[in-house]
Amino acid sequence: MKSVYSERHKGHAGNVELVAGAIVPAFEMPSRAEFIRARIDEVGLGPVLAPQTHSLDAARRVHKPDFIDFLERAYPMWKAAGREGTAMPFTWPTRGLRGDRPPESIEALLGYYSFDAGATFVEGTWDAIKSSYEVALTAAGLIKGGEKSAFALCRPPGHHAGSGFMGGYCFINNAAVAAQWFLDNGARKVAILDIDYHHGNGTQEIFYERDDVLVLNLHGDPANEYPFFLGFADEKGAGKGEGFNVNYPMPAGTTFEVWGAALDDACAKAAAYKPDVLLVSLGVDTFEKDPISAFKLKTEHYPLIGARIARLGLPTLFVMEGGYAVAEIAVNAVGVLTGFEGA
Ligand code: FKS
Ligand code: ZN
Repeated sequence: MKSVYSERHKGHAGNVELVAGAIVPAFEMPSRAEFIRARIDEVGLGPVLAPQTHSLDAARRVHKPDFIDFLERAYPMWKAAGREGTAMPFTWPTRGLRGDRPPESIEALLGYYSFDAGATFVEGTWDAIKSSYEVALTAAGLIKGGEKSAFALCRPPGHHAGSGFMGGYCFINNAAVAAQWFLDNGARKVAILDIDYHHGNGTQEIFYERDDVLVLNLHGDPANEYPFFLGFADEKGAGKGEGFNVNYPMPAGTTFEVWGAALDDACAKAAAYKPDVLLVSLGVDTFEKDPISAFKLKTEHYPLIGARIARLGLPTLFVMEGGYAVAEIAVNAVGVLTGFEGA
């Protein structure tokens, strides 16, 4: 399997986040992608290509143009306001406040274009966002060019980013961009299987009223888990999209036995949909030792996941999302890919 990776993610570094009232280094850090990059060579998965340059047109197909413009302008504005370090949102236009038009100051814009404090900017963040986007599109191009599968080693991740907002380490929704790109380039139907521990609320929002993208999501029950405000089982899509969104919320402590049954059900639905392409939002924060998650999957399970997905026999694009037990995420993420290849 070919992978696509860019070093430009490394500029998105040194960010901080809020955990239980304390400011700590962000769990989403450069070494995550670097460990995975190294593991690809260790197991001989295949060549690692650099991304091609892409305009932002494909991003504007799933995101509001003013949101994309904001992502590019945010850190320059932060600096122009005399600030340094991590630019983090802290005021949101929730119910009862004016959220109907973009504000002016950078502090207000950060809140207007986000749903939490988890997507933060430093100097190199925009270049990393752009490179992650280009990694996804370049890998999508490999599939379009006839490859049976490809791995987009995206960083930062994307599945929490919606049409007009960032959050949860995510800025541009790489998987959603790639799905739309396939549809704009000859595909009739695309399925997205999101196996990250956290619900892909951005992907769900973007495609919620559409029947040309089936969105399947396995995740920690939002009743007790981030992102809390989306990802429940009764969210099934709306309008002509009704029936084309499927959520599998599972409780803390879920083991592979239970999780795998949900995966089988999701795979059966993907097969019945007969998509032209399958996208996998690949998070490995389902791992038992993940520092911010609560599922109980073990390293030996990840190749089984890849093999199960391979049985669908679909052109498959893997897009990297989360996973934080830093050393092990590489073994587990690449384990899914080798499992896919070996099946
Ligand atoms: C406060 C706790 C909030 C946010 C967890 C974000 C998870 C991100 C992810 C992604 F794939 F996007 F990276 N925790 N600091 O793993 O879903
Ligand atoms: Zn996650």
